[in-house]
Amino acid sequence: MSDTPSDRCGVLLLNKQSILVCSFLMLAAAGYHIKSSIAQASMVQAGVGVCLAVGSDSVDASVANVNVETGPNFHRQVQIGGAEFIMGTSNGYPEELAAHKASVESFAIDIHEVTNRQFAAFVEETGYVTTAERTPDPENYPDIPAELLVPGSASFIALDDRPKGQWRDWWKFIEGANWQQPKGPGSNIEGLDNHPVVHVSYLDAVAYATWAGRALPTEAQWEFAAQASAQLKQANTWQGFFPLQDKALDGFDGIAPVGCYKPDSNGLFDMKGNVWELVTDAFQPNVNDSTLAHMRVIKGGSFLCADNFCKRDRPQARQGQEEDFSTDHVGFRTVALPDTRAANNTH
Ligand SMILES: [Ca+2]
Ligand SMILES: [Ca+2]
Repeated sequence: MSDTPSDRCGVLLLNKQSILVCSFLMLAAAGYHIKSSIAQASMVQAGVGVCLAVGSDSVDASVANVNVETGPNFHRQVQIGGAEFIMGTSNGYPEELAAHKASVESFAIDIHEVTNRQFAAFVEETGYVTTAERTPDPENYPDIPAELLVPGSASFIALDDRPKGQWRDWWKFIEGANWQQPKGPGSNIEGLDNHPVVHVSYLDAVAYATWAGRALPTEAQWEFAAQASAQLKQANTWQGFFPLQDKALDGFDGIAPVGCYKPDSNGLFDMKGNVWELVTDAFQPNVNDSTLAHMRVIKGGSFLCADNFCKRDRPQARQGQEEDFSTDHVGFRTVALPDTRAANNTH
């Protein structure tokens, strides 16, 4: 494989180096300024409202077998019993193959994705700066001019016309996009307290979970907990022809606040759809590309999952994401540490 920018854009997996190259070098060459994407991005309407308000203090705990922790940033969680189960599938995307036996011990998992409100409490207490808010290290991106290495994150941009290629047509690196400015400079998360936090990387998610005295789930934990969600008729996905117009027949064009859809029989919300969720397992890409090293698995699909393109709103769905990369459709939830499961969490 050549290392020229145009060839780098041909890589099938969305990753940080490729999107930096594609967004800046190719678009700049075409006379397109990346900042103009921000106005278009703002047209992708985020859902508003609080739905079940499961991220607030006033949630009705009867919706699930909820263990309520105390503290300013408690995690509502359900206990999942240990079991053997069939993980993966023999009838799915290549990375989901093959179905195999797996087992998990009993564990407690958040009933919803970590919200902006929760993540804000972490940042307020620690002063943590997410990877999207940092300038990429030039040593890690030798193919990219240093002046183009700026803080930012990848965002989905709906297209007006049918795409001519793959993800590079609808994913753009937005300078200044981060969890507090999800659409880039000028945007904010006011009124979005109960939205899942996005533009966070695996490194950010681990930092949050560590602060909270918790952990990210393993892929086996996440997938086993999500199996009940396969029976749900509705989740926050994409209706219509992707990536042109989301008809939002499920009520949301873009991210929904957590807990807007019926929980599964485990009492878990949005395991499939809404935002992909980071887990601890390393992801091994099925391509020979050194820039795809240090990837972690993401699970369950997002609001971008559409029948015509990417049917990944399923428990078995898995893709890879670099540890220091972030987008506007990937978040996470946490699990309790086994030895502190019954203890009150001060965060
Ligand atoms: Ca939707
Ligand atoms: Ca989800």
